[in-house]
Amino acid sequence: MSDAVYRDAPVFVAGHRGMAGSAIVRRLAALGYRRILTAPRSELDLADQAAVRGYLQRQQPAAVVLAAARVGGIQANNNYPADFIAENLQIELNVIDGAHRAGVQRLLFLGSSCIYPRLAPQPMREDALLTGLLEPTNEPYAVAKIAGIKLCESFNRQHGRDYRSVMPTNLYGPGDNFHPEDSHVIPGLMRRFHEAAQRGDAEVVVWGSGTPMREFLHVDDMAAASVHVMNLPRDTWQAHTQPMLSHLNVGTGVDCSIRELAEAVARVTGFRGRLVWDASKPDGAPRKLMDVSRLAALGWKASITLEEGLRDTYAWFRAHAAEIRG
Ligand code: GFB
Repeated sequence: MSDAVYRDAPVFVAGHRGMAGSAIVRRLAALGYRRILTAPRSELDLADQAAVRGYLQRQQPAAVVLAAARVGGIQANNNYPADFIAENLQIELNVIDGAHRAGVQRLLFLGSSCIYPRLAPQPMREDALLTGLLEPTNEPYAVAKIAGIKLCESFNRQHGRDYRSVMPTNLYGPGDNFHPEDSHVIPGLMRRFHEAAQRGDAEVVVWGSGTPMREFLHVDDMAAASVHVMNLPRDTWQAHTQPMLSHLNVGTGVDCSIRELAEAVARVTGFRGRLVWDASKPDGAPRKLMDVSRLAALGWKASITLEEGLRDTYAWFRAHAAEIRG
């Protein structure tokens, strides 16, 4: 028997305004889910333990997707380490423990590829978790995400819950944060190249050395994978994640250098000038490529190429340029 979450069952998506959460809401709606529960921050502050417990008790969702998080690029992680660790720990504890107290049996937690050691063997397998030191620029965020995995794992072990964790590689797509300093590399460069192309600038500054390798996943692919994983029969999920593993990598299995990425973003935005590398900015981890063989064995693989995804994201950026620039 399938133990997919039924389409008429209430599913709470925490973080539905963010890029990841909004993509998951779109995916659930496209699959015919009729009772997608969302709560704007003005009604439910996920950092407020009592409010989260009360909400989950009242709503009694059949499943919870925890896509809410304080996120940002390499510089935001470096500048606001206290916010990144404290807010993420608070949200995770409130939602995961709150779900358990409300009797929610199924939960999907979204983590990040930065949980793995900075120098983990590439591509990174799920069992590389906690085998070495983390990348210093995002250690506080990574520690919070590791705590989320361990919360899920511990509620499963002690209380028989079915709380699953997916670790998406670097995400991008519609709804991303295009802040000039705090964003991730794709939205950061897209905005900078776009504005430079409009002004006719001869050069654009790109951070670091250009040599780090990254894997990029379009958020719609991430959402499709997440709902696929949420709906796997419990036996199938456990057969691929046990013993002592409760998380699964989600990525494309393909990476590129930041230089290649910058050239691709320049093409998409029509910028024809020079790239100038700012070595005063950090490179971060030298490489972060996911081993996605477990996910493939569970029947899912990415379908949106980086070129397609960049074009789609740029179309979204142009359509929302006025509100992005505030
Ligand atoms: O996207 P990004 O901030 O993520 O940076 P990380 C990736 C690479 O792009 C780094 C370079 O080597 C940056 O130096 N880069 C070049 C730029 N130009 C830019 C730019 O204009 N903006 C940005 N942001 N980068 C984050 C973590 O690290 O990845 C988070 O800090 C999270 O915790 C996220 O895990 C997925 O992969 O380096």
